[in-house]
Formats: sequence, structure tokens, C-alpha cells
Amino acid sequence: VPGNPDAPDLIPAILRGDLRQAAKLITRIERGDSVPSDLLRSLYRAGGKSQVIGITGAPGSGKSTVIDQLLTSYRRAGKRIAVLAVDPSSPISGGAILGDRVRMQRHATDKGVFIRSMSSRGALGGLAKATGDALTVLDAMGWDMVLIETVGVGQNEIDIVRYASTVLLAETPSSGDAVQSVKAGVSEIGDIFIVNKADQAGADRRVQGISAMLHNAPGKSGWFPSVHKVDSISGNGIENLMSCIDAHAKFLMTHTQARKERLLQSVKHQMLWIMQERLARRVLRAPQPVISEAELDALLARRTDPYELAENVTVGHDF
Ligand SMILES: Nc1nc2c(ncn2[C@@H]2O[C@H](COP(=O)(O)OP(=O)(O)OP(=O)(O)O)[C@@H](O)[C@H]2O)c(=O)[nH]1
Ligand SMILES: [Mg+2]
Repeated sequence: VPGNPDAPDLIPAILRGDLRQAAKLITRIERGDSVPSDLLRSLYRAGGKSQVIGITGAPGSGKSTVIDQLLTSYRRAGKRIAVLAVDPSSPISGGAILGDRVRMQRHATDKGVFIRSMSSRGALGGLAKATGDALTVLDAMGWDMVLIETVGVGQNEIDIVRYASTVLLAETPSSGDAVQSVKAGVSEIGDIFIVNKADQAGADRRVQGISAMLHNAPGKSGWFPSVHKVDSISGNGIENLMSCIDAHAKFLMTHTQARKERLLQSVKHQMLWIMQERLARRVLRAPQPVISEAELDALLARRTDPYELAENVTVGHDF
């Protein structure tokens, strides 16, 4: 796959782990500037070595605080880690994610840590597509681990976490009823469950509740999700959580079929997001107008309709 003729040095720079070039490229991705797909293709094929861990859960469930603890412990073990914090800027999180990330920012001066947030402004294919592209860049840089934080609100945000090979679901003692409605969809993608804020009352009951739910759900391809109590302020429970993350990585290494099944689920979503972006570009930004003058006249006179016009685009063009 050829590289980008405009910036022939970019690929080797990213593969070397050049932070400045990577940050610039991720900003282009985030802004929705056109990033040549040849470039992303080359980077993707050079990647696959980072252990990608996703963490999702309700706003305020303590995802960033858990990540902060994981950063401390994994750094102690000598791992080099990138964090991708996906900020949907939803009215629900109210942009609080930026303020709350202050704690994790204490790692930002550490050369072995790279923390990057992603928001949806601009990206034509949406945040999910942009997150996948950013992950492609980080993975190609050769970090030992990449952690992705996404708020578990909305189907797209939940599906984003499928990019990860191990998915952590953060719950809290009080989150029981609040997430009931989405639980079916969310719990299906969780490999490891965390009851965070275990210092608060009701943690054991919450663990029992989740265990009961998991017991009733069929195990997926041989892996049985477990539930871990964590107090991510003090760090209690983090070591256990890390052992379980490790066990899941080992499970995937030895179970090719399970690995392929989850890759299939994730790549289906990623392909959809890539196609959505291409379609959006074609309809909104193509140099050639997507409908002709004659079609526009016909629309004005109601001799055609947006349904037919859309059909002409999706069926009639090679995009
Ligand atoms: N008591 C207690 N508080 C916690 C714990 N973990 C996180 N918190 C607090 O919960 C609040 C939210 O924590 P965050 O880590 O920002 O939560 P988040 O899930 O990243 O939040 P969003 O990114 O906004 O969705 C903060 O005030 C944390 O200090 C815990 O284990 N125990
Ligand atoms: Mg957060």
C-alpha cells in the first residue's frame, strides 16, 4: 500500500513513535480533514501489536479514575501506554470529562504515557470512525497498551469500545437501576465487570446482582466474565483487575476462534463507519454536485423526491 505522496516521511515518523507527528495527524482526523485512506491502510497493516483495552460505563462511574490507577500500576511494570479518551460532548456528560481528567493528567509529563482526547466536532463519519482512525495511528506507534475510555451512553459510544480486545464495564454500587435499560446491550460486550466506588455502601449487593445476571447469560465463546470490586481512589482491587485483564489477553492468545469472532463484530461496525464517512463525503463534499440541475428542477416541481434521489446515489454510483 503506497503512503501519502504529500508527506512521504509521515509513515516512518509514526512507526518510530514520533509524538508530534502523531498528535498532528490525530488532530486532522478529529477535525475531519481529509486523511488519505492509503495512509491509514499502511498504518493499520503495520499495527496490531498494542494491547487495546476499552473501558465504558455511565457518566461519572469512575472510568478516568480507574485508568489513572491502571496507568500508575502499568507504568511501574514498565509498560508504555497511550490513552484515548473519547468525549462525545453529550449534554449528559456535560463536558465534565475534561475537568475530571485532571487526575489522570498527572501522568501527562511522563514520557511513557500519551493522553489524548477525541471529540466529534467536524468528523464527517462521526466520532466512531475518527476514534478507529486515531487508534490505528496509536497502534502503529507501537505503544505496549492503548486504553480507550468511552461514555456508555448511546449505541455508537458503546460500539466504539469494540475496537478494544478487552472490554471493561464500569459500574458503581448505585448504578443498578440507572443502567437497567441499556444493560442488555452493554453487558453483552463486557469481558470484565468492575464495581467501582467499592468504598461506598451496596458494593457487595451490586456484585451479586451482576454475577446473577452473568450467570443467566450464556458465556461467549469460552470466556466467562467476572466481577471485580475496585476502589479507584485508594487503588484497592486494581491488582486483581490487572490479573484478570492479563488472563483475558492470554485467553485470546490461545483461542483463535474467539479472537476471530470478536474481530468480526468489531470490523463490521468499523466498516459501516468507514462507509458512512465515504457516503457523507460523496453527498456533501463531492466536487461534482450529487444531483444534476435537471433533477433539482424535477424536485422543485415535485416530479422526483429525496427517496428516489438517494436511491440514485447509493445504487447508481460507485463510491
Ligand atoms: N468514593 C469514590 N469515588 C470515586 C471512585 N472512583 C471515582 N470516584 C469519583 O467519582 C467522580 C467521577 O470519576 P471519573 O473518573 O471522572 O468518572 P468517569 O466515569 O470518567 O466520568 P465521565 O468521563 O464524565 O463519564 C470523581 O469525583 C471521582 O473522584 C471510587 O472508587 N470511590
Ligand atoms: Mg472520564
